Amino acid sequence: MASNGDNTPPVAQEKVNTDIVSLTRFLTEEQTKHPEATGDFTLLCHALQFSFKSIAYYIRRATLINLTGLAGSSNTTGDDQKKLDVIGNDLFIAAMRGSGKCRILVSEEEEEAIVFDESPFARYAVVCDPIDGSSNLDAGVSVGTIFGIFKLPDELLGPNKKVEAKDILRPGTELVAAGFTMYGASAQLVITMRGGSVNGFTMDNSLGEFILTHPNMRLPAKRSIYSVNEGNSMYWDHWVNEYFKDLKFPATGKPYSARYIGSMVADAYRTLLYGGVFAYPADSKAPKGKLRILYECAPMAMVFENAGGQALNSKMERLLELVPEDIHDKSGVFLGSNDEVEKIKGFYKKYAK
Ligand code: AHM
Ligand code: MG
Repeated sequence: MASNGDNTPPVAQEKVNTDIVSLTRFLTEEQTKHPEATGDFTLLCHALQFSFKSIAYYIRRATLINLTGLAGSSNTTGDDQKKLDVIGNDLFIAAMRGSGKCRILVSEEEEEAIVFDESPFARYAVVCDPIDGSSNLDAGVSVGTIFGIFKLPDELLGPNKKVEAKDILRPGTELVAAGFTMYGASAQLVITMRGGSVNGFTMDNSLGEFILTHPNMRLPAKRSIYSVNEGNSMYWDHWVNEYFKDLKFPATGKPYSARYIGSMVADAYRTLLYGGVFAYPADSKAPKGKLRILYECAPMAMVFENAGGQALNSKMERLLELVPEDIHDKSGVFLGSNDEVEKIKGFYKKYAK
């Protein structure tokens, strides 16, 4: 504690970091590493950032301003839409339209892709789930936004060019950036660029900025934690049941801990920090799985791979290589620590028919 030199009591002094890396600064520094950059990508990210901040703001206030509950409609995949699903979606669309840098947008909440013909020279395509895990909203459990960004080929630029949904049916290996936010005790943002590191930011509400708090996130190679909706085990394939049974009744050593929030963003964020596995396998009830390839699986897979983990579907294929058949196509998912996913592959090899 610092003494004041006179007789007044000593006052604890907070060590002030005067060299804060905000997301805005981070993006600018990234841009300067690419002399060929036009600044369009940075502007698009600023618009994304604004949508995250505004969604976080409304989620925090939801109970106070009567935004909990259903909107009275259902989305493309038949899920009931919450009022906040609709608001999150509208905020996201407005931010992308306003950026002038997004040519086409796919949202979980919209049956068709939204094409922004008012921005014919915009180079980017954005895919998103504006509020993932929304069944948890009314209980105040963490939800988040998942996003991915593709760059459109030059031949699609210009006022006479037609851009449509099929132009975005591309594998995750072609994403230029992806990430997710989690609106929890504080709002967290995780972002990665193709072939780059994974960086985590925390929203400082007083500054109104995302601050770099988790630079170069690396997934621990293993950890005895599994995250899956075990209520579906009746529908799982034999090999999936054998794998999870082994985690609970291992031949040697201690059983794993189970952690399942039911929001992919929150389960994935914990897995990224602590290690282990998050799974939503395909099963007999949902043979294609539940989670959507374009705006849930591929962005998460890019984050996990760039953090040193693995991301596979229920046939043990790399999620990033899947080409969706339509914009809302689904897949089984296994995301996790490198060694844990290797173990899963072993069970698949031994038991899958
Ligand atoms: P949503 O996009 O409609 O919110 O659904 C996706 C969510 C994921 O966040 C989560 O991992 C999963 O659905 C939970 O499903 P379940 O309730 O079947 O366990
Ligand atoms: Mg979702």
